[in-house]
Amino acid sequence: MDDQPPEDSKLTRSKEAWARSGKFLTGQTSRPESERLPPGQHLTRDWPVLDLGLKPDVTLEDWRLRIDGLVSRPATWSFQALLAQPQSQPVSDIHCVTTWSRYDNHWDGVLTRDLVLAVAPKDEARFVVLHSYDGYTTNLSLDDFAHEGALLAHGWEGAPIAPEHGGPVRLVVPHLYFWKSAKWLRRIEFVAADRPGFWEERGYHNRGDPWAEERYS
Ligand SMILES: Nc1nc2c(c(=O)[nH]1)N[C@H]1C(S)=C(S)[C@@H](COP(=O)(O)O)O[C@H]1N2
Ligand SMILES: [Mo]
Repeated sequence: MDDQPPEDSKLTRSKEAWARSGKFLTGQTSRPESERLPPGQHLTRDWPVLDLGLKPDVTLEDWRLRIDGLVSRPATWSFQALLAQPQSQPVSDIHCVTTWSRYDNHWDGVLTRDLVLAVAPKDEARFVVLHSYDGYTTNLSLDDFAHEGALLAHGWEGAPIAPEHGGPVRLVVPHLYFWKSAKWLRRIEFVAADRPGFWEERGYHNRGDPWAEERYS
């Protein structure tokens, strides 16, 4: 008996149409599950607290973010002003240099890309220095700062970011080790020349790519 293809069902016709129109294509790439965890990392379900231990007391009312240095439109944002910027809800994994990683964090806040559009860095601006309310600093190239998925986060898993995790507002730079993600953000300074921050001056890598295991300098 010859193999006859079955008559096209409605579903088959729909699926052919999806193929022609590219339905469900996100245009995004994903790493295979086996490559999702960077080398030397292990998964944790909880979210550890790591910092200098100087938990600063900064309320929503008092919080201000200064954005200055080599920008055409310097700004000082209150929390209200931050909420008036375009809001995004990216999802990303955390990779801490102390070897824990945490998958699928749902953030709420302002993409650093949108912040860059708002303040318009001058041509000479090549790096940013992040300054925090506890005196912590860290440095990023402008490209890493404005990288896809990076944001000024005020929400995590549908709730305000807890004070111990850097609330009211922290940076999240998911493609680099988590020490680059400054908590209790106070100032973003755009500069021409790179300037190492707290951990970068203390033996940690200047860039901190977890996939390249850029842990130490
Ligand atoms: N202001 C500030 N930000 C900081 C730090 C800090 O000490 N002060 N520690 C960094 C380090 S080393 C890590 S691993 C993460 C930890 O963030 P978490 O406590 O929310 O997990 O915050 C980073 N951002
Ligand atoms: Mo860390």
